[in-house]
Amino acid sequence: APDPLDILVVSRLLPWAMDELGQTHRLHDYDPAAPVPEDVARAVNVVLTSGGPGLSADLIAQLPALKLCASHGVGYDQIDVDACTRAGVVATNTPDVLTDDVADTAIMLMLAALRGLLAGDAHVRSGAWGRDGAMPLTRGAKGSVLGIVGAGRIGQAIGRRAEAMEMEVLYTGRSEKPDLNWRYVPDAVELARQSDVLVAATAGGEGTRNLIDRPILEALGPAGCFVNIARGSVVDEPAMLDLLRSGHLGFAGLDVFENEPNPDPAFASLSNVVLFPHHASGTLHTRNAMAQLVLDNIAAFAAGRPLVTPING
Ligand code: 8YV
Repeated sequence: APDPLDILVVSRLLPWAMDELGQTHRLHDYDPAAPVPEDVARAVNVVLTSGGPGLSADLIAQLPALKLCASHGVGYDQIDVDACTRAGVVATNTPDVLTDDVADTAIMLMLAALRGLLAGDAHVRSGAWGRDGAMPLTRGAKGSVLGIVGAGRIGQAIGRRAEAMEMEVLYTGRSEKPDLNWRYVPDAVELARQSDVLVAATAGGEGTRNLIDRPILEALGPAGCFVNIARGSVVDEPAMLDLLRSGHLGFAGLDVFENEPNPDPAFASLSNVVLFPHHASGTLHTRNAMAQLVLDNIAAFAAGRPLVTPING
């Protein structure tokens, strides 16, 4: 059996996975409010974290023996990958296993927003249906245009679903992808102008901060719907709120926010938004698979085998 590792637990996995880790390795609790105790800091060779807390250059600097950052989640915008590389630390994430659930969530938010699911639900519950008759007419997906910002693994899975619903699919990104049959629109404002629904499926981080800006949301327009399953940071949130409030942007379906888990309270007063608490990957099946992939990466590291899903190196 491989030597036990010293794992600093910044973020916990599901209980079964923590039990499994604890059977082989030494687990050390992490207190974000205090420096890591010196004996622990000297020993730690693995940090277990997730998309949320990530791993800062500051914490890396406290851990001289650190070699692996095993993160739960596909997005690693909160992991300082450059600092990892400089310190000889390899980071891993959990791609692929969550793609389908996240893509399903994008479609769910799109349909809920377009079809007025929340208003319809309230219409039944309140008795307004019997009192006042049918709810207002809405718009369907078939024949509308979906614009994807960031046609990576998740963006493409969303596009395939939209295609099955007989939507037209367009995309933008840094470059055209020759293996995609969908029309590439280099300019995001132009993409938004041509789209009924615009979905953000890019990575987070500094490179995409406020990528979806006011002109793009204005081009999407009063009948348009913006869906975000990426990161709150990729959209200019104050501009989006402003445009949703004034009706210059029609609808939004949002799984992610700038200030999680306490998003701007202004969202709660809007009837043209559908909100989800960053839970696109939150099915039991997918969270089990994500935890297993974290364990597999740690086991590969412990055995000196190639990592399953490395980010750097
Ligand atoms: C997770 C996510 O909820 O994978 C991601 O990037 O945002 C979500 O699947 C998050 O990483 C916390 O584990």
